[in-house]
Amino acid sequence: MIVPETAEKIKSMEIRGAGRIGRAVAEALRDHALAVPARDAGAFRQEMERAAALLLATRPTAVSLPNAVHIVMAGLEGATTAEEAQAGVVRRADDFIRSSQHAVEQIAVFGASHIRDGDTILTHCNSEVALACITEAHRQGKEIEVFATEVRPRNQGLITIRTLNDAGIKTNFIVDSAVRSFIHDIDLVVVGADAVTVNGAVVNKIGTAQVAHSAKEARVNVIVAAETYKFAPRTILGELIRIEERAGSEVLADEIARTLPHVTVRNPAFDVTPAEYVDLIVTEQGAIPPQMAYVIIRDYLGWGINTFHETFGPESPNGE
Ligand code: RI2
Repeated sequence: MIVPETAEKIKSMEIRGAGRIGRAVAEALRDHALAVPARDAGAFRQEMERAAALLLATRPTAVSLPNAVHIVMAGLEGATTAEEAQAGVVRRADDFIRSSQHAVEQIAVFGASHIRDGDTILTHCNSEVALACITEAHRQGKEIEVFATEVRPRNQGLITIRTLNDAGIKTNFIVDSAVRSFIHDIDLVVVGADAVTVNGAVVNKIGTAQVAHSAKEARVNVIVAAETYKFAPRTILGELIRIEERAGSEVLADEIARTLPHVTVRNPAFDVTPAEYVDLIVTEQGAIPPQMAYVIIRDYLGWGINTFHETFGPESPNGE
């Protein structure tokens, strides 16, 4: 049951945030591997592939999801018995979960080194890893202040301000459309990412592109905190990241929408910030300018230009 339950929680956003989604998927695949009656390696693989497909179909944008699935499912490679396949999946899943948690801690330290004593930081949405950078800077004794956006329509900003408040960090809570009004009070923007493309574009919560645009205009630096498993290998082939569009009812209640037959509510969950609006991407391997995204995909995710054609041939994005 764990796989359908996890899939449902990811769809409904009870489990959300790109990193947490990646870890939840690895955990679900691991628990599924342990629960599947292990007959022969072929049947075991089929069962695992069915589970992986269910998880992959939940949300289309965060690349941590297909990357985590890919990393865990590689545990099946070379297994000749179901027991070997099971052990491979469990090992890869545990490794992924551990290294993901370690990556967040490492990025916190790297990211905090870019935050100066006295800085006022703007963050958008609720990113575990962006917040880790901010709270680490505070822990190091830097005096900082934060502006956090509300994040319509799902109000993830509330989670952010609770974390900041609990850490004792002076925080201002603003509506999304107030960013440009406050941008001259800001020294640094720190946000997370759902996906980073090979050309360094950052896909993150809707509104991030507007934040970055305002920052660029005001000459405020933008830092993106992103683990290497948020880089999107398939963009090497020029494929685009699919932007999830969620139900209009998240924006406008159905009973109101029903009275407005000429109105369509649009609710894209993410937008794309071009590389030129991003100053630095902080990964657990170090900080890079966005233009170096290919190096992460090649050297740390192990995907070269040829790997795709050898493994899959040209397919659509995110394994769909
Ligand atoms: P971490 C979230 O997406 C936000 O866009 C956030 O910036 C990004 O994932 C990265 O989050 P959603 O799941 O992995 O709220 O840094 O739609 O926590």
